[in-house]
Amino acid sequence: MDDLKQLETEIFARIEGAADEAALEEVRIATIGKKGSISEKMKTLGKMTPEERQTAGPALNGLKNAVTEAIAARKDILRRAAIEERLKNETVDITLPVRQSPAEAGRIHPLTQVVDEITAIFADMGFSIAEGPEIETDYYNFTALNFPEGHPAREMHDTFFFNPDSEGQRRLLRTHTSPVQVHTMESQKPPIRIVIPGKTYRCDSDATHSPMFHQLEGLVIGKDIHAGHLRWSLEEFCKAFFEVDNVTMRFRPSFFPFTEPSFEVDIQCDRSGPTVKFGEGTDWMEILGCGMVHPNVLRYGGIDPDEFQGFAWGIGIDRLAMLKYGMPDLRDFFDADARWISHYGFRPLDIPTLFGGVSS
Ligand code: 2NL
Repeated sequence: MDDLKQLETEIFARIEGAADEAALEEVRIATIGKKGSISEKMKTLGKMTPEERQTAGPALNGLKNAVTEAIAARKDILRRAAIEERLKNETVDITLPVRQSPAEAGRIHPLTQVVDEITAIFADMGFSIAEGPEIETDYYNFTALNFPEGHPAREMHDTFFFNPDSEGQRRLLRTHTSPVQVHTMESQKPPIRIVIPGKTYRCDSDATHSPMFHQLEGLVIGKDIHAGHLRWSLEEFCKAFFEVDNVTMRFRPSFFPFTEPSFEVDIQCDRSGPTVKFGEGTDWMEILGCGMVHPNVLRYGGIDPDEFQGFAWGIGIDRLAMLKYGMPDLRDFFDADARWISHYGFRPLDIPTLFGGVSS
């Protein structure tokens, strides 16, 4: 009987000492399992005398029941403790702020914003948006725009040429968006009012030049179109884009093969402060080039210059974005730096409109 008492003490100590359910299961198998210590003892009952069995039987049964109950009780405690532990680790700090959704955290690139602003302004004046291929032929990039064969202006464009194809034709990356206007003149009858935003390419690279840059050109063709229409359209554009009631513009004579006469346009501004102010001051800033469409360009486009006239302009969008939003280095535009875009970028739902103010 002392044996049993000692076994009981040992087993109860092991049950209390079981740190988890797996350890407790080991104790169960070692005691009341098929080959457990209590089960082995019960197997000896058959060999006992009836008198011995009378005391040993109930004692062993009592021990088995007590151990079974103790294991069940310990199991319950361990299971509750395991749940407590899990709950402790799975707590949610409801005081944390909600993480921003991608739609809120995402930003519109300043170049996209400026294109959206400019196209909103011209769309309001009745212009359509036209687009075309970035890989062009010599004919659409130069010849149809009145660049004579071998003319030095072709060299001035620092063109990226492809290797000649099987027919000896040398394709190129367009150096301006003007080929799109030629395609439009070929496919549409006047009146034409289009703006063409897009990527353009020239072999040039420094703080203010990137080999891939952005241009936005415009073309108007109709009957009796003259330089007064050109001037009014560009003045209205500048007022809307720089968000001022008045701008003073200066049209300086210039040269482009595709326009005659040609002008470079400056707007009056004040550069004495930390930011440029438009519509006041004593400084001038060049913002675009323009002119009346050259009769040869109209002819190349299948339009009779005796019947129709037109005006056109071209704006370097990258430079304009730098001016309007105060960004010092053009190369940052194309670095894909998330810190830069979160500083200079625009919220996706702040869509430029004329009634809301293009950049607000
Ligand atoms: C500049 C100057 C200009 C044009 C682009 C054009 C297109 C056709 C016919 C006539 Cl199809 N002109 N485009 C005209 C004048 C100037 O761009 O300095 N751009 C950054």
